[in-house]
Amino acid sequence: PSVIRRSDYRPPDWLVPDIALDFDLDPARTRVRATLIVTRNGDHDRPLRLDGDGLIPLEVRIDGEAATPDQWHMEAGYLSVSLSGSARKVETLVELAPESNSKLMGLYASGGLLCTQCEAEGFRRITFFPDRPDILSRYDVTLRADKARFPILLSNGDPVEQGEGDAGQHWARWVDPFPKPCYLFALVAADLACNADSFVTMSGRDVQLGIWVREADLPRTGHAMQALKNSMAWDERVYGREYDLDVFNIVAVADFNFGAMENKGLNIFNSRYILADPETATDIDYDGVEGVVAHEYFHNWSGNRVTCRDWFQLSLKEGFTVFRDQNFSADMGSHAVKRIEDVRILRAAQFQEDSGPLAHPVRPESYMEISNFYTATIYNKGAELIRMIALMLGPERFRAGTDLYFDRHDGQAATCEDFVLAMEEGGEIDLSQFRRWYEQAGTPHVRATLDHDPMTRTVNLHLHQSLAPTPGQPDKAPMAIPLRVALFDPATGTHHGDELLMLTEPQQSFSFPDFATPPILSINRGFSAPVIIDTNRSQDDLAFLSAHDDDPFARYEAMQQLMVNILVGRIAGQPIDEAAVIAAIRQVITDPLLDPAFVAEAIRLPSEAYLGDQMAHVDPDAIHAAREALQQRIGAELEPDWRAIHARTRAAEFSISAAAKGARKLRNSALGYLVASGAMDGPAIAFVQFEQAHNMTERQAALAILANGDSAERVAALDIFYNRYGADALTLDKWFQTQAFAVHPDTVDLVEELGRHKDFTLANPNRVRALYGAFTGNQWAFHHISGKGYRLVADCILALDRLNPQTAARLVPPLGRWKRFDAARGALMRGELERILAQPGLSKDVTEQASKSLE
Ligand code: B3K
Ligand code: ZN
Repeated sequence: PSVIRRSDYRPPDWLVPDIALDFDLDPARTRVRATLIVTRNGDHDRPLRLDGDGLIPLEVRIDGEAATPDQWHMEAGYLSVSLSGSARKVETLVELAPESNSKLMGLYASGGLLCTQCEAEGFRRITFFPDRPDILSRYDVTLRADKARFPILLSNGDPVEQGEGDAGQHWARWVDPFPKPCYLFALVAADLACNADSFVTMSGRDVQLGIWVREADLPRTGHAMQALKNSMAWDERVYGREYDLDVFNIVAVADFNFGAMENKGLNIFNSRYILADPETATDIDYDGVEGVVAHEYFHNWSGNRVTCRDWFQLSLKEGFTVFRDQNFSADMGSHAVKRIEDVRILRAAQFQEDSGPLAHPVRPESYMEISNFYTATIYNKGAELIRMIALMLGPERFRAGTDLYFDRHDGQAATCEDFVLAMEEGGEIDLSQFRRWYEQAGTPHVRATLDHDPMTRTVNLHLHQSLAPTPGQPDKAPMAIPLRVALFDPATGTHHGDELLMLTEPQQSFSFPDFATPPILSINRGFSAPVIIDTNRSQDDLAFLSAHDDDPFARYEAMQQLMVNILVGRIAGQPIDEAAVIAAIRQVITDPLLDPAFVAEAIRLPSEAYLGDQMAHVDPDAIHAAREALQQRIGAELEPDWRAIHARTRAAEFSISAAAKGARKLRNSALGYLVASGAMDGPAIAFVQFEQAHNMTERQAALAILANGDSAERVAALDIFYNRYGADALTLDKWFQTQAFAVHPDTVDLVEELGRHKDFTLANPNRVRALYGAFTGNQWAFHHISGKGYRLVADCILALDRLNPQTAARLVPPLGRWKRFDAARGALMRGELERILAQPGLSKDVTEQASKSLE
């Protein structure tokens, strides 16, 4: 497959200011007539090239007349039309079979409805069009379908007309006044019910809101609707951005390649990010709904009103929008806990990507298949870049920068550079060196050492940064790294203020006067920069910070580091005393002033995968054994506390308030430690929680805890869960996921069995992710020395690639981490990658991921 390069960007030869689309919708045979007004862009005589993927032109017309054979021809992936003059009308007709579209890109069928997914390059599977985001067009769309089967017909913009046709048909016409790139086009034809509400914007515009779901799911849409209204108000308050159409619709579909899609005025969602009720959704699911609804809504400005010039600029909309949704969720709940959760995700997904064969900059230089670049680097690291800019500017200047960006580029297809320029001008800052964050892949390491001179009463902080080579980037230049630091006086437990240091040189020292005694360093507070910090802090220093640091992230981090040191020491055969960590946990769980949600985060053991990241070579078995042993010890030492917390946090009634969620989170951690302690009654207590819980958060946590062990309760709980929830797809996903994620010696065999279960299907991406996606995140099981885990995942990739290459390709990266493992595992992993690449007819998506993973 050919490589697309950022440096090859050229403005389009032809523009398409207007498009009219006419759909005769039917699952087996849909006809699409497109009428494009095209205008020549610049002085050239090149033909009009219209992308088409799997399309056959049934008609081509120019200015209303059938085009003659010399006026057009097909090339690989294009319809080429020779045109004279500066503005013409080009019409095409194609036929589609949505019901046989298993890629879930373009127009497809899901659970009896018809819907579209166009980002990044799905529009070319619907009609011939220059499918690139810098072509902005006004859309006028007419949808026609059988009225009984598809009573609801939706598209972008505002509804302008509707009517009845012959033979039970009806039609609707939608016009979107805002020019948009074709990746934001959408339609839905369905028989769905609506949760209807409204929102009055800051300028007094009345917006009709609709969330469309199957009738039976209506009671599960309240949380999404509240999240939507909160998002609309938040974007007005925080960014001064108002909604711009008379209607805003969201449709939930069961089969979807990722979370959701921000189509203008018609967001289409994976149902798992819309539906939530206490019986079937966990608190994490509730937060996911809130965050994704907000994310897609915020795209209306950061993505739709200002879009991307080309796909190399993807982080322009995605990084910025993740930053916006993270801050929204923090405002809706707890800033401290949200930051800890976001950093945990960044480290788990993005740091791993950045240290492996698929590492790429936030603004990549090349790709084979753009779908492979919807990554944690583009999204989550991209968000960290915006966060650093916001930190360096402060709230007022950051807002001045975003105002300038939105005003200057409204209605345009912009670049990351445009964003940075607006920040420089609006925020009055020089970001020359900072731009390297967009260019250089890899996670910077910062070594920090503190020394104290009692004579001069001076403290010196020595910082040293390094950035390892990544594919295609052997040499790196120093980064501009904003580090928030504070120096604590161990005697008083306080500090003299938090400072923002800019590390810009390979090595740099900072002096602090007036310290009679050596202070304790708190660094990268709030996780001010997405870097890995190594310090010379002792276990005592970390214990001190875990008790006294007033920055919640730094306090959490000190606690994590204490645990990491103990576990890594144990794995290396150099045991460190565990008393410090047990004392620190005791202190945190008995501090009545702390938010229980924070406590649950602080006492959480680092994941097996995170521990692997701390080692030169990952030893899954040793990591697992060490972590289990520490968990058992913490469980046993503090057993009475765990019992007390578990009893105390039982709520009579369900509430979705932050306090109630925090209590559940702590309750579930206490249960985890109690069962880990080995107490005889542990499984029974978990089973009672499983049976009596009035919400899925507690029920699933109890199930997961039981699934990690071997007890009669394990078998019973899994059966009960299946029988109770088997009919609801999203809840049944949890049954698959919990078993794939179980830290249990039989998991790999169980996953093989579950892959043959009657309820397993490759046709539904959620189900695939629930089983195989979860499994690849289960380090101990996936990396089973037999290599069976690798084989199961490779088999799945090969089978799925024939149906849905985009989702298949997402399963490849875990196999690409072979350099991080021992020779035996590494060879097995490479063997599977080679087997995948040998499959004839392999998709471009999987080819790119597997071949890069072998390098
Ligand atoms: N923009 C979409 C992602 C599309 C993924 C295409 N492979 C959802 C989002 O980030 O909001
Ligand atoms: Zn997005």
